[in-house]
Amino acid sequence: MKILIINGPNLNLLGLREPEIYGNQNYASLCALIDDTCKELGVDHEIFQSNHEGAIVDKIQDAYGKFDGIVINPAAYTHTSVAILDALKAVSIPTVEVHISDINSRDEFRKHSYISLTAIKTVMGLGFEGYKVAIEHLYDFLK
Ligand code: CA2
Repeated sequence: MKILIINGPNLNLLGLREPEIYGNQNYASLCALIDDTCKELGVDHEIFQSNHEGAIVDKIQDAYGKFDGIVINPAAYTHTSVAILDALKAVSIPTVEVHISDINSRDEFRKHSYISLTAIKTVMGLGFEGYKVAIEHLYDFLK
C-alpha cells in the first residue's frame, strides 16, 4: 500500500504565526508525525507540499497508477479550487481531506470545501493529530 500526503499553500510556514489556531509546532514536526504514523502501519508514503495550485493538480494527475490513496490538506485551495476537485475526481484515488483547524467554526468563507465533494472522509479540528486519524482511516478503507 502506498499513500500520498499533499499539503497546500503556507503549511510549510506552520509554527511561525497563529499558534492559537495551528499550534506552535513547525512543518518538520508535522512531517515527522506523518512518517511515524505510516511506519507504525507499515505503509509506504510520500509527502508533497506546494504553494501552487497547478503543481498540486500535476501531482494528483501523476499519482494515477502509483498511489493507492491520498491524504490532502489543500489549505486555502480547499475553499476555492475546482481544479483540485476535478483532478481528484479524474484519478479516482480514494482521498481523505484533513484540516488542522475546525473550518466550520471560523470565517464564513472557510465553511465551504470543494474537496469534501469527493473525499471519503474529512477530518478537522484535531490539530496535527488529525493527520494520524486521516492516515489510519485511509489505511482501514484500503486494506
Ligand atoms: O486548518 C487547516 O488545516 C487549513 O487547511 C489551513 C489553511 C487555511 O487556509 C484553511 O482554511 C484551513 C492555512 C494553512 C497555513 O496557514 C498558516 C497561517 C499562519 C502561519 C503559518 C501557516
